[in-house]
Amino acid sequence: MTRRKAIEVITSQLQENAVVISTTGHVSRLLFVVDDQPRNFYMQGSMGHAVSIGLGIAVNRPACKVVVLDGDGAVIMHMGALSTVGHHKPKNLVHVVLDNESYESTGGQSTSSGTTDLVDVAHAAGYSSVFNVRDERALRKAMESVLTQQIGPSFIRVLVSRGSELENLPRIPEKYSVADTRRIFMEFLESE
Ligand SMILES: Cc1ncc(C[n+]2csc(CCOP(=O)(O)OP(=O)(O)O)c2C)c(N)n1
Repeated sequence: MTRRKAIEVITSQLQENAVVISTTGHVSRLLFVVDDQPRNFYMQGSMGHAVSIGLGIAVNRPACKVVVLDGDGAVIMHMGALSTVGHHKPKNLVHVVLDNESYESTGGQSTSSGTTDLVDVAHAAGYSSVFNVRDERALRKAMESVLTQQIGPSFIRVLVSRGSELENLPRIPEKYSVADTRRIFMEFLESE
């Protein structure tokens, strides 16, 4: 599965109460292309902080499903955030890691996710439900479980391919400044 396909599968299953926080790099750019919505917060720049932002929203907006689209490199960079999630245990937080075992956005250097089992890490950190998926069908099923049941915090590791899916991929600032991204997202949250 490509990251793009995974993002299409995930966003196609979201209900109106969902918000999406996406990690810096290609993941945000792909979300922007696949499903640009006021409910999206594109975290541009601060690598590894998407789940901390998601945690804050999940705790303060219990009626929302907060879906974090993360990268393996970003999760490893701020792995301590998983412990904070496991400590606060928001049932409405869904942490999806698109794991291509690399820092694809900056040239495809390998991460250590091939030797660190992120699913085990999330489980040990206190996430209530963890999934390890490798194909579209399993991803759909895992998403259905976490979106229809209050079983979070949930962690879904999605094995995705490395590869060049980025030709002509637009950049978010071509449409929104960083301040626009924040304003649009906050207006959406306040309307919820
Ligand atoms: C603190 C910090 N270090 C480095 C970067 C540069 N950077 C942006 S995206 C990225 C790679 C992210 O890798 P991963 O989370 O695995 O996602 P992928 O690019 O593979 O989708 C890097 C190193 C950054 N934005 N912030």
